[in-house]
Amino acid sequence: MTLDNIKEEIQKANTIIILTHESPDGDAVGSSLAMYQALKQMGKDVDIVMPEHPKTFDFLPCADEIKIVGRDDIVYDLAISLDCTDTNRLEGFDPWYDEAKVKISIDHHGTNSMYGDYNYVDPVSPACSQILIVVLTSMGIEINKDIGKCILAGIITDTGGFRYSGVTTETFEFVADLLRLGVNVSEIYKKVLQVKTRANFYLTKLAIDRMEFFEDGKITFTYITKEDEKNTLAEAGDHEGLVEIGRDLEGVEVSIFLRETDKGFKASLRSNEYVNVAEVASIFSGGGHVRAAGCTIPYQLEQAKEKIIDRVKTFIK
Ligand SMILES: [Mn+2]
Repeated sequence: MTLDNIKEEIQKANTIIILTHESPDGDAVGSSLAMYQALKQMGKDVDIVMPEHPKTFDFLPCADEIKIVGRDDIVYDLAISLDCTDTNRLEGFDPWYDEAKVKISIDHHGTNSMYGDYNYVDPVSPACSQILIVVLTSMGIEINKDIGKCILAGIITDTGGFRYSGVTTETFEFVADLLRLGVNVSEIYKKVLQVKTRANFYLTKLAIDRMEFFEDGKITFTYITKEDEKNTLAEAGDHEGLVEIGRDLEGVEVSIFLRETDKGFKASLRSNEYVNVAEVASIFSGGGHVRAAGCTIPYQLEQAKEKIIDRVKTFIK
């Protein structure tokens, strides 16, 4: 069984690198930090690396130990990739993954390409960090307050604060356990979800102003450019949540949000009831979940907009 293999490989390994997806969100950061602390508890020589992450999560235990590159003087015994569908999304970090002697992928995306030597993928789990409860417990790791906080940050991020349909009985049982341990759940909730940066506020204003409706209001579209992010002094993660503005409007089935990157536009897609946006994203070589997915469209704004809207239209009833 995969879980036994994972356990065995972690036990055997001495040097371990933890990797996650580009534009790391709360689940990416939370999962990585939870795994990092667990491996430290086991006495492993472990590095946690990721691209620039939102400062929002810097309050989490061990966040100051996150590195932006791995070591080049060693070949890691083991690479563990968390919350990441495929090696493309490891963007720039794939050399460390490819070189490692053994590779493990732990994820909750149904579109995971099974790129590890061992893949533990549970699409039913609302967050990758929630899967770690099972993985770490099976390894005999005690989920203490600090590890628990990181797992919770991942769950709160990916469930929109326990709002989405993906939450399970395990989600609430875990939160109950954390409360018993004395973790201030509402404080973490507030830090992760409620407090917005000033740049996020200004970007929200722009996104609302530019919002357009298509197909009788069943599709919303909006965007931000690199210039907007520069003008608002935006930092990593300040664009998070903008795609949800359209999704939460009455009558909307699909919300499309484009964000300019060096490769064109990154599309974030959200749906409410029936459109499988992971399927839409996969047409553009992206992926994700049924109700939340993303892809990159390597074109200028007008063309990218037309391409994605035309595709989404074909899914609208
Ligand atoms: Mn996730």
